[in-house]
Amino acid sequence: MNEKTAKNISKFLSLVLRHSPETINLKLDENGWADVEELIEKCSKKGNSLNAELLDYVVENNDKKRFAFNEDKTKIRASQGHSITVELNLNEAEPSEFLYHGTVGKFLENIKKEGLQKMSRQHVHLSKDKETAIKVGGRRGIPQILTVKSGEMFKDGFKFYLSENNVWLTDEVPPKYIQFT
Ligand code: HQG
Repeated sequence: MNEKTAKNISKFLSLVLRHSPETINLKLDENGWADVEELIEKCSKKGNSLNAELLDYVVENNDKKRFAFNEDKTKIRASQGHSITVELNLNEAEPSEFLYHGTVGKFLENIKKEGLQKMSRQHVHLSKDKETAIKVGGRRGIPQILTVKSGEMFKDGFKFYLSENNVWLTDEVPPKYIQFT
């Protein structure tokens, strides 16, 4: 499989499984699952060639394991990153002392005032390692890495979730728990 094709399919799946299923008139259930046959059929109608084999390849080899099948592979969903409301039944977990968030300079002033907010997504996204945060911030420009005092937040009662693909998620990070240097 050509890596460019796989990337294009991944981007398209992110669009329809996280943000706009209506683009191809796809229905997601309340837990974010789409029927695999319906997805393949509706993608093809829109001129995107997708079949079970391609879908398997993308789910297996995706760099961030963004998508997951259910047990019998009749359904597929994104493991995190949604802007539409879905109930993922995420696992609550205790984070390490620090987690990291990659952003860019133009957001810092606001983040200092209001903390990290979920913006258009369902959660604030954090990572266990700085390298991942550098990549996330780097999508928008020169990355600025914020250190989140997740251990302290957890002690103070904030909930943390770990997605199937190991992204740390929380509802917000107030400014007092962020180290900006
Ligand atoms: C910023 C990708 C102003 C925040 C990545 C970020 C990630 C604020 C942007 C996943 C703010 C939101 C998520 C505030 C936060 N004022 N700006 N109070 N609070 N921001 O894309 O974390 O490849 O929704 O710093 O790898 O960048 O798609 O979040 O810059 O895991 O799988 O507002 O998306 O994953 O942007 O990225 P996003 P994110 P995928």
